[in-house]
Amino acid sequence: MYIREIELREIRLPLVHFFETSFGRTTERRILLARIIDKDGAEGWGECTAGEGPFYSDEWTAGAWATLKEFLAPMVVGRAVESAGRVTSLMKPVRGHRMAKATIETACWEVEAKQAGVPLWKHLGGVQTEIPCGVSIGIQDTPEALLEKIDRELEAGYQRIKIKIKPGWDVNIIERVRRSFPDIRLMGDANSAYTLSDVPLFRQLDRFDLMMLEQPLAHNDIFDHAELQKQIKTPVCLDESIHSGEDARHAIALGSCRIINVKLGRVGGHAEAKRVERVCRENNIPVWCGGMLESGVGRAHNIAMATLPGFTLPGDVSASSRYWAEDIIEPPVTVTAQGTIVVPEKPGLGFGVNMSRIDSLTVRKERIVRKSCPSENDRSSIFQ
Ligand code: OSB
Ligand code: MG
Repeated sequence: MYIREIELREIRLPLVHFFETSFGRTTERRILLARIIDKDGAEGWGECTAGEGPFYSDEWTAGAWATLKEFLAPMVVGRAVESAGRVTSLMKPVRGHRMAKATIETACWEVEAKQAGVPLWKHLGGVQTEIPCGVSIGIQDTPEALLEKIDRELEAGYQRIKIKIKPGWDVNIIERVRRSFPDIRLMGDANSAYTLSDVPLFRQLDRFDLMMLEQPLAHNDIFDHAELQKQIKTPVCLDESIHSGEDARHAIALGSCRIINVKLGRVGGHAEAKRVERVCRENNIPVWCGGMLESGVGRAHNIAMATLPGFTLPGDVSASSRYWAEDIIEPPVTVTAQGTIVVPEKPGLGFGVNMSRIDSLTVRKERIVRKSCPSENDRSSIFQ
C-alpha cells in the first residue's frame, strides 16, 4: 500500500436530539473526515471520534485537525507501507493522539479491503454477519422524558438500554427505570463522575441487576476500579481507561473490570482494537463496541469491528436516524425489529459516501500530498 494523498475535512452535523453526559451537552457535532487515496486510486474513508471539547478525552476536533494536518498526514503521505495494520508505526514519533491517528489508520483499512475486493469486516477477521445493538440514552431534562425515550427504543427492538448517570441523576433514576421496566437489560455509564468515596452509592445500585456499570471512576484509573469491583456485585466495564491491548491486559490482571467497551478512536484504530479484542477473548472478558456519536463513516467502521468473535454483548451502535436527519452515507444504518444490524456485503465499508451531502456540510478542507512535490495549491487550505 502506498498513500498518495490525504484529504481532511471538517463537517458540522446537528444532532436530532441533544446528547448529555456527566461532562456536558452536545447539540451539534464537529466531525473530521479523512479520505485516503492510494497510488492505484483506491479510496478509503475514516472518521475522527474526538469530541467538540477535550472532555471525554484530551483530544478534541480542532486539536485533532492541527495534529493531523501538521504532523500525522505528512508522516504517511508518499510512504509505502506493507499493510494497513502497520500504518500506525509510521506515526510513532507522535505520542498519544490516538483518535487523530485512528482517523488515518481506519481509512487505510478500508483502502486495503477494497483492494482485496472484500468487505472490511471480513478483512478484519470478523465472523458475525448480524450484530446485536443497544442504545445509549443521555441525561434528560426530566425522568419522564427518559422513561418515554426508553419506551420508544425498546419498541424499536433494541436489545439493551444504557443510561448516562451523574451525581444527582443516579440511584433515584435507575430505581424509577427499573420499576417501569423490571426485565430489560439495563446498564449505567458514569463517564468518570465518581470516586471511591462513593462505594456506598454503588452498593445501592447492586439491587437493580444492572448488566454493568461503565467507567464509574477516574478516566485514567485502573487501580481504584479494582478496589471498587471487589466491593460491589455489579460488573464494572471500562471505557475511558483502556487505550490499548496492554491496558486491557493490565486491567484484567488487576481485576479492575469484568467487561470492556472498545472504541476505535480511543485505542488508535482497527489494529489496536483487534489486540484489545484478543486479550479479552483469551481471558473470557466480553467486549462490546462503544459509540462516539459518529456519522455514517465512523458508524460503518464500528459495525465492521463489532463482527470480531469477542464482541458478544450488544454495543452502542444504533440506527443513523437516532442521530441525524440525514446521514452522510447511503444507505443509512438501519436496525432490524430484533435490534440487530445486518452487516454489508460490498467491498470496503460497504456503504456509499454521499459526496454532495458531505460537500454541503464541509466547513474546511485540506489536501496533503507528497512532501517532495507540493505545489502551492496542494497545500492551501480552503475555508468556506
Ligand atoms: O461514554 O460511551 C460514552 C458519547 C460520547 C462520548 C462518550 C460516550 C458516548 C455515548 C454515546 O455513550 C454512544 C453513541 O450513541 O454513539
Ligand atoms: Mg462510556
